[in-house]
Amino acid sequence: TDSSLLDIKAIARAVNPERLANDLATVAKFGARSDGGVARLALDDNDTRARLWLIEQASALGATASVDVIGNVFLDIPGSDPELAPVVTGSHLDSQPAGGKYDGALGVLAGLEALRALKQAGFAPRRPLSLVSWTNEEGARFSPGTSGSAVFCGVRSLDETRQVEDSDGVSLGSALDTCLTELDAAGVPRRPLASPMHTFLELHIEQGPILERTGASAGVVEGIQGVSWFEVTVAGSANHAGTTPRAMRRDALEGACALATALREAAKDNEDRVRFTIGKFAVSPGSVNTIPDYVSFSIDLRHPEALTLKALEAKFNQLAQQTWAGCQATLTPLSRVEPVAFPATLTALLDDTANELGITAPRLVSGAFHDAIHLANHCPTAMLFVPCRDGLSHHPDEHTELDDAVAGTQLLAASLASLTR
Ligand code: HGY
Ligand code: MN
Ligand code: MN
Ligand code: MN
Repeated sequence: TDSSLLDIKAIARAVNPERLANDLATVAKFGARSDGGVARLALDDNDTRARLWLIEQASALGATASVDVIGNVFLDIPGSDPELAPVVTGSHLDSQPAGGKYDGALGVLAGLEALRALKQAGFAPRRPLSLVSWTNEEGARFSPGTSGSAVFCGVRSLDETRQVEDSDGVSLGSALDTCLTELDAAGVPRRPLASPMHTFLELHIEQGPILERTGASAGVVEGIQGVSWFEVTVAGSANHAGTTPRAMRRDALEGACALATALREAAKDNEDRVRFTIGKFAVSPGSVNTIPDYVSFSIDLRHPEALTLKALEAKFNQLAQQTWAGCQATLTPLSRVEPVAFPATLTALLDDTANELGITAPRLVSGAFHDAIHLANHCPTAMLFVPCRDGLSHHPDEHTELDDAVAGTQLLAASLASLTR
């Protein structure tokens, strides 16, 4: 069908708010917290049950479900020209330990609802069309995140990814095998790891305050800022809290606090574009009356420019080499993902589609990373955002208004139609 016959308004009208709301409520039950949030850590039982639920949606869609060796779940809809590389949409189902109902899940469920709307509107794709749910985007349990998309895109190896352990010493590989065993038992076929893609389009909540301030229901994302994760350790010596004079102390906590403050100072910039976060901080031996001998803490550093990220890393290395309260420190890079810009042809198509649907969708850059950060180097990739209340995310109160979620889904469905016709 050529573009004139493509009735994207009919496709947008086929998006069903109740179905989308019901799916969000259903998926939020997998790992529901008593405070209204969600704890669905990568490859835990709740993540596996959410995957099995998604797979159950395939048949009503006329889609075939499959899973690859790193656990990425795909729902594939054949196109009239099966030789063509597919257009793919999707996001992730794993959450933060005290996460919200929308981060990741909305991208998967908006994709699911978009595919339903296309089918309901009688749209027959020429290109195959797929929905994907990527494994371990968050990195909260197994660090770094975006494991499924990184292995799929060949950015990280399956072996190194399987070896990563969580804080209980459980490896990602063993949690993955437990999950895959359940999917195998449910008869979910395997699929080869890497496959060509024509386009990847991810819908996600903004997780920041920009869109809500504009009053828009959606946003066209131009790129994703770079992100580097580090582990810092400070080693001192344990001793008695009561008897040890100050001059004899090598207090690892005193050293870690001084170093952490110095790193935060080094990351200060006057345009407020650097994002510096210490999210984890562990003290050992962790006894009230023993001077700490070892501290480890995490750093999450972000910036839209690769050069600035590199310059900050060099500054951090210098600081880590100094002595802090008589203690030695180490700074270990855990992952660095360079900033990405999405192709202008694709973001222009999203603009045009939003205009045709009468949806205001300003441009913005993503402060959060997403699986799209790897897909951007695998195939033409872009993202659509919807606002979240107070810009809040990675928090149980995370919330997106249903009509914004619906507007984003309409824009996604119409864009997928344009890309697969
Ligand atoms: O941390 C992030 O940027 C993503 O939300 N996991
Ligand atoms: Mn996310
Ligand atoms: Mn997240
Ligand atoms: Mn993501």
